[in-house]
Amino acid sequence: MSQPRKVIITCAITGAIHTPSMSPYLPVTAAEITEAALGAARAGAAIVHLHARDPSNGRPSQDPALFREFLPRIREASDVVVNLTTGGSPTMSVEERLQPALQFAPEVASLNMGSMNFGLYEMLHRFKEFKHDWERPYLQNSDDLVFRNSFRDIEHILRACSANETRFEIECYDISHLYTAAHFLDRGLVKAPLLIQSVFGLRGGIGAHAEDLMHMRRTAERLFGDAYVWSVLGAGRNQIPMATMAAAIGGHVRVGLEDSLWDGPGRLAHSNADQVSRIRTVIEALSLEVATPDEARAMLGLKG
Ligand code: KMH
Ligand code: ZN
Repeated sequence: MSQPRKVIITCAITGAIHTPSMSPYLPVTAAEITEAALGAARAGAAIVHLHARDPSNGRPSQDPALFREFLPRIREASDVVVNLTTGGSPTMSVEERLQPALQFAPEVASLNMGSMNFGLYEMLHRFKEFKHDWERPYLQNSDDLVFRNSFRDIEHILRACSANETRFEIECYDISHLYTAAHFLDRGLVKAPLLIQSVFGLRGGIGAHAEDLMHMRRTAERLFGDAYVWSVLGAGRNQIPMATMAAAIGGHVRVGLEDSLWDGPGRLAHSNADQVSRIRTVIEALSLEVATPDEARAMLGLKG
């Protein structure tokens, strides 16, 4: 990995982990997701990572009809790179998760590199009142939940998306996931440059210490050399510290309300754009520049 002169900011707009009762600012409807994505792009995000939600109750959904409500609006109004989730929510089947990426052939889709526990204990206990019936059991049941991404599941997603020339945001929640990515690179099922998105600070994945970051980077360097582009996301309060450290040592960054609801201790972010602006300030303070969508396309070899 060479030191980037330009830093790609990905903004993950709404995700599937946070629930509407946790923040009034979490985008739920198509209009909210559209506005949040366009606001993030205006603030400096080159890539928006998108999930959909049922507008009646904010529940995560992979129904392509919901994606159809906002994708054309985003694509018409902005040249931002669209990245669609294939992770959906840990409660969904792989087939269900795959539908939006298959139907809309995005430039980028997320691809999760292993099965793991996905604990939401802190959120269940921090946020006590819930507006919708589904929220409490969703969080409670996470203690028993395995986010399934078997080798066969990963291969299935890769093969299904290959006809569309979609490339992948390879989500690595632990060191072992880098080895899984190397396995698929060896088999020719993913192509260089890999976009490795290292995820820190989720319960069930690697921690969010500077040593964890360095171990992830060292291992990625050894496995992929010049064949990868490295991006980092920190969950919750780890978001800006991890992104800052990553930017300082040559990485790209991901922010957004999918990964953290916060814009400082005890202060909810009012928008995705707020978090993009915050990390943009850090990047520029490091004398680095923010990449445009087209610069990101060139760095990542996207179909455009
Ligand atoms: N929720 C993030 C930690 C996906 O959409 O594929 C990882 C993610 C999963 O973005
Ligand atoms: Zn996601």
